Amino acid sequence: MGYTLAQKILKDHLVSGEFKKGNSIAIKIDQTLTQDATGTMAYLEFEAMGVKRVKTEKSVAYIDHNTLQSGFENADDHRFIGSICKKHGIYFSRPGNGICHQVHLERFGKPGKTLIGSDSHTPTGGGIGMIAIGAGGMDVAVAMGGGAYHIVCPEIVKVELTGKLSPWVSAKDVILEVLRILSVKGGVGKIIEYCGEGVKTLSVPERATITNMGAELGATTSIFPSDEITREFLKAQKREEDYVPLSADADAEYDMVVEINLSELKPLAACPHSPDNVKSVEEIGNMKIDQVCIGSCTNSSLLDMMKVAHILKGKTVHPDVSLSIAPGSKQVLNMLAENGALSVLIDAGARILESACGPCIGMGQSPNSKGISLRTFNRNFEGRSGTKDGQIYLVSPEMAAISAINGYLTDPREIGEMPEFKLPEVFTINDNMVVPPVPEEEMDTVEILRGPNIKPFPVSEPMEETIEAGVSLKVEDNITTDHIMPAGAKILPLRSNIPAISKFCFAVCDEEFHDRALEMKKSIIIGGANYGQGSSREHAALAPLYLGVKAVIVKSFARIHKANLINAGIIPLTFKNEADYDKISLKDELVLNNIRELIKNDGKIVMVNKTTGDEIELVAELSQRDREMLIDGGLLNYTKNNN
Ligand code: MIC
Ligand code: SF4
Repeated sequence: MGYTLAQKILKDHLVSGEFKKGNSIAIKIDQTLTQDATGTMAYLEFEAMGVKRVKTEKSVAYIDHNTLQSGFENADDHRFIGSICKKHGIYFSRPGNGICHQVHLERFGKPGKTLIGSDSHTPTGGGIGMIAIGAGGMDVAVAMGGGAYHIVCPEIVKVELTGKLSPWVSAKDVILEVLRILSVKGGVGKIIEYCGEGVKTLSVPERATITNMGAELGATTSIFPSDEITREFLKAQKREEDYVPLSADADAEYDMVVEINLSELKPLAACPHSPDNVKSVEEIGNMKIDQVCIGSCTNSSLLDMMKVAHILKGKTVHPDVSLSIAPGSKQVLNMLAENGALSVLIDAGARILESACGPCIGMGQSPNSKGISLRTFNRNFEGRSGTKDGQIYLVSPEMAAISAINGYLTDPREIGEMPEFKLPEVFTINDNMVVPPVPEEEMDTVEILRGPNIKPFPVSEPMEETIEAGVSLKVEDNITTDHIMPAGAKILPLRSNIPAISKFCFAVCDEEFHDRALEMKKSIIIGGANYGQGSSREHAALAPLYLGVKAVIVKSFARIHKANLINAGIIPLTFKNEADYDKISLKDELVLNNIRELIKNDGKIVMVNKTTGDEIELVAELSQRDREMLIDGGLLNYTKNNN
């Protein structure tokens, strides 16, 4: 039996574990990336591990999330990260150089290599044939120190693409269609592998749009083959030497097959408030809109921007609409300036933003009350835009641009004839905003610059014999990390200060959670299905840790968040019978008798609800390493104990 492409790369990087679906395996990591909002913690953790220089082939730190700097906090964090990079062997992509995933694809990603990044959209690298996985900061810190990355050996879903996209139907519509079919839970424990004739019709940036938003499926990652189109892209980035051809074996076996005929796809939009709430433009109708935002790591490539410029040329943004555009990288912005397209965008009335995450993470451009905003982004969770009742629709750049002109949601196929949009033969290359580290022999000359906002991370204790604690919060299905630890202009600057940021923990669900949890000292959270979907932010585990949360008991978990809980020493448990969720209420007193022993030896866990007298069976789906980590009180303690 042959192997799929993802299996081949994983097998090539296997460090330990039997390569069998569902088994816990460890893989060698070639590259890492961090961004500033998760990076400060990751580098504090890296420092705590005491490793002198990174052991990866390439590690890059990007500054792209917190670029408003409405106070000293973010600027201090940027300086801290910059100094850590210089000393410890990490490349530092300065603010202004662009969004991590866009820049990494352009300048550093290599087919066949493994990458983990402290950002859930790291799978963007799958567009260039990498196994690129989003992870918590601690996992990235361990990988920088040369440690392996641990995952459950995934199932592989084949998405067979046939046909060719019709004019003005785009890569965004492909991934929206996959989300419609599989849902935001459909990818958990799976890698999505794209195959078929249709693959050859998609450029690398288009492939990257698709793999990027595979994060919204909950998938471990997504991947495209590395072929002639990949070679052309790398050649245009003047790094053809990084090209290797890679594809699945003809007799590879998949766990599931999804077929999509590109020729039959129509323009789609994800409606509020979930990326899988997908409808066609016809179904939604010509809805009046208030705002359009173009950019983010999903849709900010040169190709996307050139399409937008073509649509906006000679037109004016509708008087009732605000249009903002953030090109994804310095390279993209610079090339738009060079070829005149920037002038077209400005002329039409677009508000040009810096090459950064910006409105995607609620850093400005929040829509008006109940405002309808079309965004080319990947997430439309409630409140993420910064406006609680904002109505966010996720669309393609083509649909966004024509709608901005018309003032209502418009089917881009109404634009008329579509010219051929081609990637340039050579991109404008200037890596002057990437600061290399100093040579190892000079590292002692580099001083680490810390600001007063950088507080140590909370210390977790080894697990107790028995946990007796009250329920500090009970929440429903599909809780996102944006609910657990919101971002946005007010909260994001506190990412290096866990005590301060904890005040906002779960505030969107229950404003009293913070005070209640602190008062209880020790507590347990109860949740529904797909708990913790979305971001890789480990703050969604570190804040609960700081507030005394000992266990989270839910119907099911999203992958990265579950790993972050384990890394923080918080026990992730699921109900054996989902109906038992109804047997627990806020403030009930729960007892996990002998839990340390049961976690250690994979025993049967029966929790007692002291308030009602109910006995509830729970499941701890954990690898041996996870169990040891939890006993030790998290990854940092575990790493120290095992060195
Ligand atoms: C996001 O899109 O939610 C973020 C902001 O990029 C996060 C990372 C973070 O919270 O810092 C992610 O996707 O992991
Ligand atoms: Fe940045 Fe948005 Fe991409 Fe997250 S999803 S990395 S906030 S652009």
